[in-house]
Amino acid sequence: MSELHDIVLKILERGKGILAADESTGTMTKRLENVNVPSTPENRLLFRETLFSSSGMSDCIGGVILYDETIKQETSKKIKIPELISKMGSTPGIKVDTGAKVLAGSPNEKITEGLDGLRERLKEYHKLGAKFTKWRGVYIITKNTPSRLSIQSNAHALARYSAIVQECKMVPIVEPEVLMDGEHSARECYEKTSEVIKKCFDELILHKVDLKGIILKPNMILAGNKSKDKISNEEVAKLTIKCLKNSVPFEVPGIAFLSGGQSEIEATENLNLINKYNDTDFIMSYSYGRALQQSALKFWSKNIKDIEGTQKVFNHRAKMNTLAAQSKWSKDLEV
Ligand code: 5MM
Repeated sequence: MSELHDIVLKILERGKGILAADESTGTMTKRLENVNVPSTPENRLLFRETLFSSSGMSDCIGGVILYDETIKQETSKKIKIPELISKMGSTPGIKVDTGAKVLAGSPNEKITEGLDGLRERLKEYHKLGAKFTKWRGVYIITKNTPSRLSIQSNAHALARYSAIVQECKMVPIVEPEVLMDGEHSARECYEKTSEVIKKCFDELILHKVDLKGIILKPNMILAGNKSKDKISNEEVAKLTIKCLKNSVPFEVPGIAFLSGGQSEIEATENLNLINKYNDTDFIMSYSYGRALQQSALKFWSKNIKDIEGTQKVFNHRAKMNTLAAQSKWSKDLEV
């Protein structure tokens, strides 16, 4: 299993993080239409290929999470996408869940599906070059949720997924995302996130998952986006560390946060502070989707032929986050 541990360390070496480019076609269509670009397979590939061939990939991005469509595509120069990512010095990975669906018994909550036929799909992805995978469980905070049913069933699915992924010699990213949507306070986010993560580890241990060969991808501890509770970035960082210290076993080598709807700068600043106060042995880095791609997508949508210009915008964001993962970022570097 040390092979898996080595993959984790390579992905997260020297402040490197993960680019979550695993938007399903539905989500990518929303993102592209938002900036008035038609969502065709060619356009989805063009944007992603532009990012994957940037210098920021070699310097800052240790792993890229792909979607099923992308891992099977070839670049304009006929290079297979996983091959391009490896050539750039990064590691190709793949999202293997098939999405969050209505949870029977609690229709306002979600359960992530995709276990049926997973082993067979994993074998195919492994042959295509994937070295790690991702599965996202989604939890909603309201007065009565996340329910015990949602916490337990998503933890069970995350653990079964992780065990099969390790059997297939890949590193599972375990992503339990407690959503930022809602009126809840940061304290409630802290309590619910702690409960969710603890349950995930109970199940991972039950399913004999090697904790040294996983990456945890959690949310930061934030107040809900409709909350009256306002907390400082310093408090976000301290609460996030406290939560992880109390709920993640020490064997876990790396934690890569999701951005979850934070602005690009906020996600970078919070990561920087988390690393400033990190008194654990966990590597604390990033696995951002929106917070790495937003500005690049906006620029690209207006300058589709300007590959270098788009890459410059992306490289800057990747560099800022890699500095933040080493607590070396400051606001004046953004200008
Ligand atoms: C990139 O977005 C991923 C989800 O896409 P679908 O909803 O289409 O499946 C998502 O899992 C992402 O990897 C994480 O939530 C992190 O992304 P953010 O934007 O929160 O950093």
